[in-house]
Amino acid sequence: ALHVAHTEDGKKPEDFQKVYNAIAKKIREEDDYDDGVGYGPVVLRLSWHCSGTWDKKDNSGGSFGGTYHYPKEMNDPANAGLQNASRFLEPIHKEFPWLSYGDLYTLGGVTALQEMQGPKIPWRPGRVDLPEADTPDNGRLPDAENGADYVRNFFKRFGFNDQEVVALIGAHSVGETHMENSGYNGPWGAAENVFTNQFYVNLLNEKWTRITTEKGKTQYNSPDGFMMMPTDFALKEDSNYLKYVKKYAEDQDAFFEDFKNAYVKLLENGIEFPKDTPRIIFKTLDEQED
Ligand code: CCH
Repeated sequence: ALHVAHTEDGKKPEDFQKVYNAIAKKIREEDDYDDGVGYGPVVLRLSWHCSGTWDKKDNSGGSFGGTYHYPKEMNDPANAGLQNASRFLEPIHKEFPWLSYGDLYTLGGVTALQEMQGPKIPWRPGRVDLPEADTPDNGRLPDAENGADYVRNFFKRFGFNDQEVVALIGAHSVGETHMENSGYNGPWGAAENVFTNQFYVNLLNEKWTRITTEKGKTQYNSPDGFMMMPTDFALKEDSNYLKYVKKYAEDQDAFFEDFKNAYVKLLENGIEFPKDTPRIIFKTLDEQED
């Protein structure tokens, strides 16, 4: 299917900045979620999972149709815990009923990332809600109990290369794994709501011990209280992935630039944007208060 973007009728960049501001304010206000981490990480993860169902081969899934809100996709075991993000965003959808779900979820991710001091993301509007019948089947999201070959092959479905894969997984600098959601437990780094290159620094420098969680998952723990899943750890075990891990550990600006480019691609996979679609760069709340 061809997915042509259509910007919501009569809407201008400033209308989308209003949505950004509403989400950003809500993140600020509801800052006690997840023991004080706040909603940034889980909203960022939703933007990835609503995009991560895409299949290049038939252009099914992906962020365009906003199908995450249908029960089949929401109840995908790989989406456990993301109900918190969609509950968080539902009042925003009520306040801006003209906004498509695909635009809501992706703009939510961009807002979360920028408010956590991550890179500026040029975002384009115009995803169009698709009917329930277009909801992709479960099983398209990655299983963390795997190594480098699996990760490389998984991201081939999107056409992502090694550098893009390592950059994208660096999003694990924020948030944490929750036993009740995934069977893993703990954070990758110390500043769970500040977007940094900590993931790579910790992957290289912490002393890792492999354990089995109470849910039977394999994870690596460090004495400082950090963790890695097998797919995270694989980035250190594979020599071509390791090259980029080292680069991003040394150079946060390089990480931000490569993450930005890969994340924009992730959110736009399979969508044809008309030439006049604006690339909107949102101001953070901090910038608007200066
Ligand atoms: Fe991830 N991620 N992710 N991830 N993820 C989890 C949590 C977050 C995988 C598995 C998991 C990306 C890639 C991968 C975030 C962003 C991204 C969890 C724990 C698992 C499992 C969920 C829980 O227990 O609540 C795997 C496998 C891959 C690829 O191989 C990419 C790409 C991104 C974004 C660009 C974020 C953020 C979190 C934290 C969520 C939270 O609630 O704190």
